[in-house]
Amino acid sequence: MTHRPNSPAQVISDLQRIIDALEARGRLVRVRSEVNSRHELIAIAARFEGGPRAVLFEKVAGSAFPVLAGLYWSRELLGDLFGKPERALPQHVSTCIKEWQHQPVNPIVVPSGPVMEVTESDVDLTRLPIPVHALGDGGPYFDAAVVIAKDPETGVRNASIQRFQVIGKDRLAINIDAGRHLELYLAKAAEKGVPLPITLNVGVGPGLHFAAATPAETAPADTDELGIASAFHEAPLELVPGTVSSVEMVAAAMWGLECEIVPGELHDEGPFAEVTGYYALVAPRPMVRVKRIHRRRQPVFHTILSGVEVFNSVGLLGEANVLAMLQTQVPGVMDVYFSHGGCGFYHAVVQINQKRAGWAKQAVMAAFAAFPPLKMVTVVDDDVDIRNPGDVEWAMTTRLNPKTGILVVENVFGHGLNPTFPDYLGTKVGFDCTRPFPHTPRFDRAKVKAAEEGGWDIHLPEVTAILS
Ligand SMILES: Cc1cc2nc3c(=O)[nH]c(=O)nc-3n(C[C@H](O)[C@H](O)[C@H](O)COP(=O)(O)O)c2cc1C
Ligand SMILES: [Mn+2]
Repeated sequence: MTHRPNSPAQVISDLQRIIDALEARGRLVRVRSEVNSRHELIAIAARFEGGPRAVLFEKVAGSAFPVLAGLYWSRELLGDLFGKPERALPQHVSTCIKEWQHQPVNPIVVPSGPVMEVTESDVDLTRLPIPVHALGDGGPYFDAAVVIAKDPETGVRNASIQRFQVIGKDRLAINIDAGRHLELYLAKAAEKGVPLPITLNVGVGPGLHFAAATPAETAPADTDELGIASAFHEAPLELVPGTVSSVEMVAAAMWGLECEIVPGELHDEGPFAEVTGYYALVAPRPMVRVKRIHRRRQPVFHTILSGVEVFNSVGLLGEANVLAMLQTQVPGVMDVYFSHGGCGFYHAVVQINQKRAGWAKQAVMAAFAAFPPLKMVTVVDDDVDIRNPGDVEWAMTTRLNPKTGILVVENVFGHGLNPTFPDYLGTKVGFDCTRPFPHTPRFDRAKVKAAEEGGWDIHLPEVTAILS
């Protein structure tokens, strides 16, 4: 492992360095006016959503701490942070994860770190600038914390991201989807009749978020997936010991919250405007007791908007892992894209250079197996731009044979937030939009000659309205 100062790998390991790097490259909008954390902060952030800059709110009413939004809403910005072109991101992510699979660099525990600069004398979550996002949300929410837990039996660490609703000065409610490793750990704690200690690490970089969002299919419960962050950082991830339990915190985090979940203790959680564009409904969900709060002297609170930011975090990870799995299982797979119209993780578009008839449908089945939240898989040939919805539709309308090319699977496990999957059960569909195999000229795409650069005298007139 190399240690180049200010290499992308080092910058992404520390949110403050990320903010400094963004600022130096004109990629940081500063909101200097005081904003209200209830609706107003998100309203302003949303105006910059998807653009090439992140937003730093310097003053949030009632709190001493600034808020950063937008770290994930542009793949161009994200690519810039990683020192890669945006289209190379899924391959980079998948390479780092493969590196971890072959040669994991486990985290190391160091005596102290920036997150331990201040330990609050009492626990009071109301001092944190936690925003209320959508108009119908049930309260302040954050979903940028990396949750670290330990298997109550084996001690193996897990990292994940969950949404948390603030329900009191020292109380949160957490949403744990079915099949998550945290659900498994909590069940094991319940069986033993003990609480499950966890730490919430707020204000970390993409290496940690990507490690935490690596799907269970790629990082099974018996692996310490925090090692994936080491692969992104090109250095062992540093943790500091917990002070109220044996669960560590990320040394370079802005905040470290030491918490516990007492099995069986529930509290109403919701509604919350989710990545799907629908509200997650209120239900009794596990309550989290916050025991101690540590932080940097001047921390920045990180928030993630429900939308393209999640498409580019969970979605990008899903994409990278489906690509890695398909490339080992299906000959000819070239690229995978999780479309934004598919909420970033319900629709995978797969590009294949088919070597034999029938492999496109194999790709559909392999993609569903690799990433259970997927509802739709569309497979296209190598002459189709998978990131261009118009091009994908062209393949669907001109190459799909609806009688033989559509694969429907009923009563299959999917994603509970998708309203067509009540109680996680629904119907999935795959579209084989590839040319019939073996290929015939009838399905060849027409091409025009590419114009050579320069040497042309071209006059470009201003367009003015004909009717005015
Ligand atoms: C911004 C963001 C919010 C998320 N919110 C939740 C959530 O509320 N509940 C949940 O179970 N998973 C949520 N996820 C997805 C999980 O973190 C992800 O699937 C992770 O791989 C689960 O970890 P595990 O495989 O160790 O269980 C979220 C992911 C991101 C990036
Ligand atoms: Mn896990």
